[in-house]
Order: sequence, then C-alpha cells, then structure tokens
Amino acid sequence: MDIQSNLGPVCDILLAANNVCSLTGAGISAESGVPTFRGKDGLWKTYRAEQLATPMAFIQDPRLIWEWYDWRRGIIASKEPNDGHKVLVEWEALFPNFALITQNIDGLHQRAGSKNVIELHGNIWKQRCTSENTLIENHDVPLEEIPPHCETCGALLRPHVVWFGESLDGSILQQSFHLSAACDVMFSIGTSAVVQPAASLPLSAAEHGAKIIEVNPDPTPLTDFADFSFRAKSGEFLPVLNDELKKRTHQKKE
Ligand code: BJW
Repeated sequence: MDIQSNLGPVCDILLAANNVCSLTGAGISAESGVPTFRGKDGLWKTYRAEQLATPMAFIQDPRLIWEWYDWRRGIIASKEPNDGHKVLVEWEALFPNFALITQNIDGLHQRAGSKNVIELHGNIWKQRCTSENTLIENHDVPLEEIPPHCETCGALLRPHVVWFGESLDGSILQQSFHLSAACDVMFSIGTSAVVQPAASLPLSAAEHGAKIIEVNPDPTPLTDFADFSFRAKSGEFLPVLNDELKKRTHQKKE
C-alpha cells in the first residue's frame, strides 16, 4: 500500500476518532535490536517454542529455561526504545482515549514513557513464586541465582510470562476485548497475528465496526481484514504518520 497517498485518509479517520487502540508485537522492538520470534533471525529459529516457552519445559528443566530468559534479559537491558515506541507515548496525549495493548514482555513501551500499557503476555522483569503466586520485580542482569528461588518460602520462581497452553490473565483479557470492541480505530503493529487469543483482538474490533490499520514489513493473516496495511518498519512509518497528524491538528486549530 502506497504510504504517501494513504496518509491523508488515515489522518482523517484518526482525527475523527474518539477511541484509538494499538496492539503491538515483537516487531515494534525489532529496530531496537530485540529479536522477534518468527521473523528472519527470530528467536524460534535457534530455539523451538515448544522446547522452551511451555510449562512442561519449565517443569522438566527450570535451569535451561531460566538461562534462556537470563540471556534475553541481557539483550533487552542493553537496548533502547526506538522511534516507534516514542510515537505511541505521544498518542496517549494526542487522542481523547488511547489504549496500548502489547504482547511484548520487554518493557520497552514503559521505558519509552507510555503510562498505561496492557501486557497480555506478562513481563520479563517480573518473577512469580510457583508456590504462593506472589510477584517479585527483578532487574538483575545477569541473575544472581539460576534458577532463582523465593526469598519468603524457598519455592522455585518462574518468569511472569504466559507460555503456550497457559491461559492469559482473565481480567486483562476481558479489558483488552472490551477496549477492542469499543474502539473506532485499531492498529496492529509488528505482530505476525498468529498467536491466539491476541490475534483475535483486531478481528473483534473490525466486527464492531473499527477501522484496522496494520504496520508490518510482511503480510500476515490479518492483512486481508485490514482497511490499511502499510508494508513498513514501525520505527520509520509511525513518525511519518505522527508528523502528518500533528501538522493537521495544528491546521485545524488555526
Ligand atoms: C516488524 C518489524 C519492524 C519485523 N516493524 N514490524 C487456536 C488455534 C490454534 C492454537 C491455539 C488457538 N488458541 C490458542 C492456541 C494455542 C496457542 C496459539 O495461539 N498457538 C498458535 C501459534 C497457533 N495459544 C496459547 O497457548 C495461548 N493461551 C491460550 O490460548 O490459552 C487457552 C488455551 C489453552 C490451551 C489450549 C487452547 C487454548 C498463550 C499464548 C502465549 C504466547 N506466549 C509467547 C511467549 C511469551 C513469553 C516469552 O516471550 O518468552 O508470546 S509466544 C510469542 O508469540 C510471544 C509473543 O508475544 C507472541 C506473538 O508473537 P509476535 O509478537 O506476533 O511476534 P512474531 O515474531 O511472531 O512476529 C513479529 C512480526 O513483526 C512479524 O510479522 C514481522 O514481519 C514484524 N516485524 N520487523 C514492524 N521493524
């Protein structure tokens, strides 16, 4: 889809919108240098998902799984939010209601400055006690102990993330479907749109009448349902769209 000729129509829709929602995936952090899962150089190319991101794998070999997360925490800690993350920070102020729903566990949206981030798949900087379910924030890189144990009860800690076959937090999921159903415009940014139930959020938004805008260098299963699908890197496209939006917002005020 040609970017220049479609910026105008997208801005018109956005400036008339009350509720704007954005679903992000690993692709928004790609330009920061955080590996995606399924793209070229994705994490799953060297490690098979079913070997590592499952509760069974953790039960069988907690050390291996924690070593993998420790390695990823090291990568993420050394990276910075990019221009795509930064635009979404500005959108919290630009739109009357803006919701940011992410599948990412890297915390880069928050580091960029986004205040309200709905994390569908958890957060790599949190650990959860396998016995008491308590949450502990931990930013050590590298971890002092692998696998780590709960200081209170001694039980094994696990990463506070959602693995395949595990349910997402019920209230977070309910809130996300509610926001998707209520929005006028939904962005799908940097996600392969294959992992459920996250991939259903834009479809639910479309069913309720929202316009769908996809930003991804590659087509996805969502592309055919999107009103606009921009084949672009989010760190490059979002600033261009944002500049155009700001230009038109100022023109409107004059
Ligand atoms: C750029 C870019 C740039 C590159 N700019 N873009 C229905 C049918 C079949 C299976 C299921 C089903 N419902 C549920 C399932 C099972 C499963 C599932 O969906 N499997 C599919 C793979 C088929 N889902 C689950 O198990 C979920 N739980 C659940 O549904 O519970 C109920 C249930 C239980 C049991 C049975 C049935 C139902 C839980 C899913 C948890 C996902 N967890 C992970 C790991 C998190 C922890 C960790 O990181 O270690 O979450 S998997 C991984 O995928 C991670 C991501 O959040 C998630 C999504 O990936 P994402 O973000 O889309 O990344 P990529 O790499 O896939 O794509 C990157 C994109 O960026 C690409 O398109 C690039 O082109 C693009 N890109 N550079 C913009 N610069």
